[in-house]
Amino acid sequence: MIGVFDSGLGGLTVLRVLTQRFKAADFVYLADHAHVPYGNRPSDAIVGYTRDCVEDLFARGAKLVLLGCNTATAVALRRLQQEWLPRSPWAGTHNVLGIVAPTVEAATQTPWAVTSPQYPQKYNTDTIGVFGTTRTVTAGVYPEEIGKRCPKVTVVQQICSELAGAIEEKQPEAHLEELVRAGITGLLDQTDGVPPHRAILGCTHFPLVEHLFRKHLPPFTRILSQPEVVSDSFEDYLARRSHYLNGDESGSLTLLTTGDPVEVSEKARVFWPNVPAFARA
Ligand code: DGN
Repeated sequence: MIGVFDSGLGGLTVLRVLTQRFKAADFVYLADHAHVPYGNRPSDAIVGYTRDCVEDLFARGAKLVLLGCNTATAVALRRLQQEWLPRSPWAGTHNVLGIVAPTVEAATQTPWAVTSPQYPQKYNTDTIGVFGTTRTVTAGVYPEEIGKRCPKVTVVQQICSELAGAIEEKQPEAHLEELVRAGITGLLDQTDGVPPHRAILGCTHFPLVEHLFRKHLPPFTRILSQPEVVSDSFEDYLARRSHYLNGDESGSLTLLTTGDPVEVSEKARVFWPNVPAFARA
C-alpha cells in the first residue's frame, strides 16, 4: 500500500496519475483539512502535523508515503527523514519521500539544447524558472537542490500567492489566466525579459492551469508538471524497491480527510471530476 499525504487537495493531481500508472497497487490518500492551509503556520507546527499524518498512513498499512505537496516537502521532509523516522518504530521498514527532489532531477536531467533566434544575445545562460506558493519559494529548496546538481544554472523563483486558492475555488478561467500572466511577468521582470529554459510548476495545484502557462510561455520553455515527473521517478524508485508493496495488493483507493468528508468530496471534483468520496480519517 502506498500512502500519499497533502495538507489539502492539490496532491490529488499527483495521486490521479500514480493510480493510472500503478493500477494493481493499493493507495491511501490523507488530506489534513483540519489544519489546512499550512502556508501561514510555523515550521514546527507543519513538521508536527505532517509527521502525525505520515504515522497515521503507516499505521493503516502504507510502508511508503509520498508527501504530495511542495509546501510540506519544503518545510518538513528533511526533518522527518533525518530526525524522526530513524528513531521511530518504522525505521528500516518504512520510508517517506517528497516531490521536490524528483522534480529537480527531471528539470536538470538532460543537457540544455535550446537555442532561440528570438534572444540571440541573451539566451546563453541556463535558467530554470520556479513558480510556487509563498512558503515553497521562501523555503528556497528548489534553488538549493538545483544548485547541488547544476551549480551553474540560474534559478529564478516567482511566488504565485493567489493562484492555488483561485484554482481550488474554481475561479473563472479569465481570472486564472490573469494570475498566471502576472506570475510569468513577475518572473520575466527578474530576467530582463528573457524566458527560462525550463519552468517548474512547483505547486500541485498548478497542473490544472498548465495550459495557461503553456499559452504564455514561449514554445522553447519546457514546462515540468509534477504529476508526470513525480510518477516517472516513483516508477523507477518502486521498480528497485518492490518490498514497499505488499504481495496482496488489489488496486484499491481510499481517500481520507481530517476535515468534513462531504465538503471535501465536493471540492475534490475540481481536481479529479469523478473522484471517489472521502471518508473521515
Ligand atoms: N498544492 C500545495 C503545494 O504543492 O505546495 C500548496 C497548497 C496551498 O498552499 N494552497
